[in-house]
Amino acid sequence: MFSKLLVANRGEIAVRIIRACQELGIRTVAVYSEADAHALHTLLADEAYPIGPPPPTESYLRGDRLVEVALATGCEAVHPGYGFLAENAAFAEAVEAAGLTFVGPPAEAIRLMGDKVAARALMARAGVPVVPGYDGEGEVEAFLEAARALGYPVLVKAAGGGGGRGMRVVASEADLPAALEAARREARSAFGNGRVYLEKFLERPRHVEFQVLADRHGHVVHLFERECSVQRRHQKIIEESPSPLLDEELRRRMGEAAVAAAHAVGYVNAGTVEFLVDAERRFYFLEMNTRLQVEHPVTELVVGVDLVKAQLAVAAGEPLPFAQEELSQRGHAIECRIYAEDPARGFLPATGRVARAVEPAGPWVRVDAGITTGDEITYYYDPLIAKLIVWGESRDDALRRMAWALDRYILLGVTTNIAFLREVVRHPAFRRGEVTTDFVARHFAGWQPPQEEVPDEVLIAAALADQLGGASPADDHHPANSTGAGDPFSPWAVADSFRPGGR
Ligand code: MV4
Repeated sequence: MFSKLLVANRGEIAVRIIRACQELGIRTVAVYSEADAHALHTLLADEAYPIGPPPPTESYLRGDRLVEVALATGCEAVHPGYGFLAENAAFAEAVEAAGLTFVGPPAEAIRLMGDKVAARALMARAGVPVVPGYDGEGEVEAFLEAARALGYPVLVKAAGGGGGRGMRVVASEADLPAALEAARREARSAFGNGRVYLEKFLERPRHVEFQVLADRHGHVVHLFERECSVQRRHQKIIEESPSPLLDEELRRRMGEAAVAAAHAVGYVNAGTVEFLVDAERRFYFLEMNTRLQVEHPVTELVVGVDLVKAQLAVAAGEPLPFAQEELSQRGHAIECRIYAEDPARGFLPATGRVARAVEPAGPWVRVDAGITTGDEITYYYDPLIAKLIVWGESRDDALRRMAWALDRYILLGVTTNIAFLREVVRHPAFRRGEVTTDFVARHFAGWQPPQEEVPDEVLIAAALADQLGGASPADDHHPANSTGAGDPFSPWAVADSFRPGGR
């Protein structure tokens, strides 16, 4: 195993990686931008180095600086987290060229899966079902002919895209040429690659993805599925495992397809194979994410595997410690993403200082947070504040626990989606497991937060608590909250702003 590792990321995922390293006795080196000098990940790592101004292009995306820091501090490996450079093949190559281990897949697998047309072709050859489509080598005439054969509506997608960017639904032949032109232009400027291709447009599909894990010795296993259909603007909000949609047979077939996909691309480390499932329960390969994903905790809680530790082990060359037959799903896990955003205004990202963060705690409740009381949320980075994950024996159990935990999650000072999530997890359609990718648009269009009057008694109590200076009214009778009046040597008489447990 490695003795020292560079965490090439920030926020909750950097914290998650640092914690796994602490357990394993791996020393950690954090990097931070000027905006993150006091961030949790900066404070928790054994060492931390500034890498530049707040914009990611000048800090977290500076692969050259990251490699420099890793070499200068004697690291043996680099964990990229997700986002930033996690799926950048050139970065993976640069890390390896410097004699360091990239905790992720081979650069070749990243590159191939980054080209959606090449990935589709490879999957089709490997016997993994893909959405009927056209790979787009020809001119407009060839597209028109292919679309006629597929039947409208069709979807124009960018070969260099993914995650829903640069897609266009085309309802009829008359609209196709203009859509192709617009999609090409958009793709060229967004991904530097104007190539587009066609797929038959599936109406109201479900998004089910399989976690895979592969070692350097040719072994691949899957760790079952996550259902990620509750999304807005191609950003997931809620994920769960198992999927309420799958039965044993479909789960087995999709798992086998995911493993075949990983084998076909020579995959190593943790990855995710995304599928769409249509109304007839047919499944199709969509894309493969060559990184650890935001929603990995639901798999961890249901399968009982620490995915970050597993990533580190296989990166260090260890064989997978379990065979497929030894893995199973137990109970149900749900994750809610807590974002600094305003669901009543098109999920517009919100900024500001977190005046107070109180995370719910209890058996089977997990919070992966990268932000705490006093932290500033800026527009430079993803507005994800934390992930709230619960486990229950059944889906109903997990749903009740999630509602309980959301009700007790306090985040003051910035607008968050917590009130929105409280209603989603209580929505009858969600409770019935009826989630398709249009769930939010269908059930929560025009949503407004509940207008609750704060009772006078609460305002009075808050004002009194503030005046008395207590951390919370319940603490005021505790002897530790004695002011030490009359005792000049009492530690409670110290009138500076020292707070135990603060930073
Ligand atoms: C599709 C589709 C329907 N038909 N492909 C969006 C994200 C990107 N990874 C692919 N996406 C879709 N591809 C075909 N042929 C519908 C979507 C889609 C979607 C997929 C997964 C989760 C949420 C979604 C929301 C809108 C559209």
